[in-house]
Amino acid sequence: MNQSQKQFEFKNVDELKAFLKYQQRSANQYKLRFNDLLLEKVEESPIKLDSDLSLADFQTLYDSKVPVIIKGLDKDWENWDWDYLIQNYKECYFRCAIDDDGNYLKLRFDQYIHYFQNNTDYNPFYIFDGDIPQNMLNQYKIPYLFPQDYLAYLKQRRPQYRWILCGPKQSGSMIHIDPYETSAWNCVVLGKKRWVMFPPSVDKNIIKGKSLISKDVLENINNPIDYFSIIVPLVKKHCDSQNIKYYDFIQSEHETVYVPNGWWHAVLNIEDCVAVTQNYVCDQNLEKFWIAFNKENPTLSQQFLTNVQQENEELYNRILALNEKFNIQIKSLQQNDNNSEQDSLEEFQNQFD
Ligand SMILES: O=C(O)CCC(=O)C(=O)O
Ligand SMILES: [Fe+2]
Repeated sequence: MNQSQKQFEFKNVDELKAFLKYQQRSANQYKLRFNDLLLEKVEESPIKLDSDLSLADFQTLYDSKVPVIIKGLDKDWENWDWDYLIQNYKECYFRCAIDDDGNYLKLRFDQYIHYFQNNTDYNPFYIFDGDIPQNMLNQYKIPYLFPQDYLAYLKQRRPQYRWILCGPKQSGSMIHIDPYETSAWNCVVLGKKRWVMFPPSVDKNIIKGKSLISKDVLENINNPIDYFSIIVPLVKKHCDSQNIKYYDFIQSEHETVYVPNGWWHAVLNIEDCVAVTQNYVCDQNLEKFWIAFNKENPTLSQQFLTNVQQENEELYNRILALNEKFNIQIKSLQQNDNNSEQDSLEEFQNQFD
């Protein structure tokens, strides 16, 4: 959140829809498209590993390289069932939409569940909240495969980096890359998701369909069902013709998807779904992260470096070596121009939305 962003809490979903001027499209058409997607064979799965995978193997073979699915990383997490969640969080407000000005739009969880169970929307509201209630933070543990978290050096200036995701079937996330070359893990505790993942080398205009279909068709594609039904087959065809390896697969309950930095991904909840996701920087993506972070957010980068200098000499020296190698110029914090920290946070945050 920054100063210009506001949070609005709504009494019920009708108020939220009125605020957003939500226009329902022909729901039947989306039901049909969704059912067709459920019937599709999706067979391009990353390799599936058990949770006896060693950290050393994960780091050398997969981290920052290729997507993988790891089973059972949530085995000692407690109380991830619908009854418990509804009972315990019914009075909490969660962000389930964001408006054009970046304001967070929130519903009370009991209202949201009511909506969730009854909606026929073509693009249902999806809880995507980076402000996880304290009790819920205690309901999960960062899996042992992701021990490093260099962005923690930003302390209270750290932008949001972990989210609770809860949505009915048909909700989901449009195609995107996570910001600043951060990698992510995403663990489904309830339900199922379909994913597509394309490597960083695929051009944005292909991925987003701009070079594949006409502008007027594209204009209406603002939801995961359309993305999966209309654009994904074309992007896959493009990749096949170029021999580019991509992934299209189902993530089941208790499976964690590892998303390497720079990889494109879109997600469709094919069952009512709850997941936890966290983004991170570690040794494997440090170099790419540092280049991207400096380019796109110099103010926060300076703060990061100052904090690292005080707390981790070894990491600091590695970053200085990267500055030298890539000719990255660091302004001192005092030299700061008007580029306020708030702006930087907004910039970072917006890339997740
Ligand atoms: O499960 C999802 O909807 C995808 C979440 C995601 O991609 C993200 O948090 O960046
Ligand atoms: Fe993402």
